[in-house]
Amino acid sequence: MDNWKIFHRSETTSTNLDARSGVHGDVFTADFQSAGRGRLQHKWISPAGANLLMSVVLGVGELPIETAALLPLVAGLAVLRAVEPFVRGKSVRIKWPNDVYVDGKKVCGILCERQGDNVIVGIGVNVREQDFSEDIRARATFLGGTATVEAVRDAVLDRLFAYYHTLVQSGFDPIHREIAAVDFLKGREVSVRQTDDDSSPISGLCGGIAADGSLDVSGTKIYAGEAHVESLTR
Ligand code: BTX
Repeated sequence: MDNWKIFHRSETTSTNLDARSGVHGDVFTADFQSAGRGRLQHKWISPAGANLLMSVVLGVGELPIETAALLPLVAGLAVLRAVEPFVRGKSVRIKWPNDVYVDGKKVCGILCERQGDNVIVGIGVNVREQDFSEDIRARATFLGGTATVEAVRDAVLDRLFAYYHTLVQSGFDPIHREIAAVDFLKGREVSVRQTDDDSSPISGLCGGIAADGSLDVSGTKIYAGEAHVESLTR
């Protein structure tokens, strides 16, 4: 198994930017990000010291592009397995393409960015109890309980490198089987926007995450976007 190397800063702009100088196995963490980033120009907000803010550099030079593109889902499963023990009795799910939900709310966001032969896997996990800003309060949650930032970090790294090796050696199928069992959107009416101002989202019954990482919405395969739940049908 890999030996990762952690580079920690108390404050930075974004650990995903710090990770641009890294090589495979390097891990960049921070207590606070002044410009934490989500996808599509979104911001990732996190009070100092409360949460895991981490970017992991993974070498993907040997992998086909479509396999490397599955890393957000692979990382999501790693986070899900890592946080499950801290929230026993609660429902922990992967929301395609890049979030982990606890009891229907976002506890983790993942931002993967390609950088040459590497993918930078940016992971934000809400660990400690905190006051979320008004706009995300209804959609965000934290682990709480006995979880600490360091314990969550180590658990995530352990599983992320293990699943990365599974992906490299055995492909996505074994990972997909696990993901299919914890798929938040499957069986719900959803609408998926490709961009924030997409005026014609694709709507329909979600058939779940397919074996190629796409989302099935009423038989249409969607490879990128942001999914909103319209209603629960089962
Ligand atoms: P996303 O675009 O799916 O999610 C960002 C959206 O989530 C925001 O627009 C806001 O509505 C909401 N949000 C912001 N902060 C939080 C939070 N703490 N908890 C729940 N919801 C929130 C997800 O993008 C990818 C996020 C990756 C963050 C990591 S942190 C380490 C690394 N460095 C960096 O700059 N980004 C990554």
